[in-house]
Amino acid sequence: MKIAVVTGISGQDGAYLAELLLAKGYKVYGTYRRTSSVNFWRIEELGIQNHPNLHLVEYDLTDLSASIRLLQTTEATEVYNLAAQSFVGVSFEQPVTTAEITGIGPVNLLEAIRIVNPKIRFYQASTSEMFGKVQEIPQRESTPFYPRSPYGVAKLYAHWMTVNYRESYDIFGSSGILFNHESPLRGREFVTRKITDSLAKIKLGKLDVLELGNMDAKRDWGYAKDYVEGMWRILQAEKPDTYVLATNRTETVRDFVTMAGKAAGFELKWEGAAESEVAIDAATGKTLVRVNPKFYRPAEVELLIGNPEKAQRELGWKPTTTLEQLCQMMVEADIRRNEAGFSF
Ligand code: NDP
Ligand code: GDR
Repeated sequence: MKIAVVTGISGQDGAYLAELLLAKGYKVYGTYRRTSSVNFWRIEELGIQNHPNLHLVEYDLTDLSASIRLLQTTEATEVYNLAAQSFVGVSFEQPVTTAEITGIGPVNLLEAIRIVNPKIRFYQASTSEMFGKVQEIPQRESTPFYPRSPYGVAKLYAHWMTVNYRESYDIFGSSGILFNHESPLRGREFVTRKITDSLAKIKLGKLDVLELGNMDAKRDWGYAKDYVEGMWRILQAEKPDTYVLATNRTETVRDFVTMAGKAAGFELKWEGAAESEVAIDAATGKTLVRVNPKFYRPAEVELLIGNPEKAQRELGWKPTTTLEQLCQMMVEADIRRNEAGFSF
């Protein structure tokens, strides 16, 4: 039986990856942090929380000794490092914590692999945020990096450390440079789920207006379930390497709002510009969306669009879900949940 460690099982990708690995017959050790109120709503929603091959382990990525013990006690053959302080907005307010968790954290696991068993295969959750300011589009593995947030900088350090351990110690360390991927299990602080959850609340009369920041930012949004399949394929490859996973389609935040509005039954008309921009419901004339500059970031990544050709060619990976399907799925889930009083 293959044994995998998935760090960050309480997050979006951790839940979907655990589900995938369990379906493939793996024994999965999913790690979570000790907090005063641990929350497993995602694995509960997927119905895998009591799976006999899923073992939940308390673990913090910033602890080297815990990382060593984790690999010793689980005897893992594959480690998927998904744990991170993953919210770009917060990284501007907590740059040091973000560096410690998102930047140095993965080095604890790489060191643990070197000490415990250098044959362990390691996946690092790298990100399109490392591309940051546009240098070339569509972005691919060879595109120069220019991160624009403490989060992007921290991830870039972890990315290069993964490459460095691959080249220095012959460790199977692979890096997936994943573009934004969303789902009904996305955290509500991220823009897509904030939009779908808020529009669901507006539809049900539980909220008046949705406030957002930069409407012009363009993102290459895919479906998280497609992307965890890509992570698994990256670790099954013959050699460790770096791969971009993306859809090669980009849309603005504004476009996503319009699309989600349609899925929720609103026809939104946009008026004004910049800080005075609003979206009005054509049927009632009510303002449903407006800009609040408090959501602007000190530096912004304006345009992301990825070129996933290498992953398609070498791993046979390709996204299967359109943005319209994804958006519809998220809006429907949030309407259902809000009707039931669900609050995550
Ligand atoms: P989430 O924010 O949903 O999940 C992050 C996970 O990391 C949570 O389980 C969190 O636990 C855990 N975590 C945070 N700090 C620590 C720590 N110190 N020790 C152990 N665990 C910790 O992120 P996603 O699932 O969306 O993303 C997974 C990974 O992929 C992240 O590394 C992210 O940066 C990266 N990524 C994500 C993309 C996306 O579009 N989703 C795109 C590219 C990369 P807790 O619940 O306790 O906070
Ligand atoms: P991102 O995702 O920063 O791309 O990082 P997020 O959804 O937070 O922002 C996307 C874009 O939307 C703009 N935006 C807003 N964002 C949020 N969160 N809230 C708002 O109200 C709002 N209004 C506009 C942002 O400015 C930005 O341009 C995600 C995370 O999952 C990272 O961990 C991952 O590495 C990258 O995707 C790829």
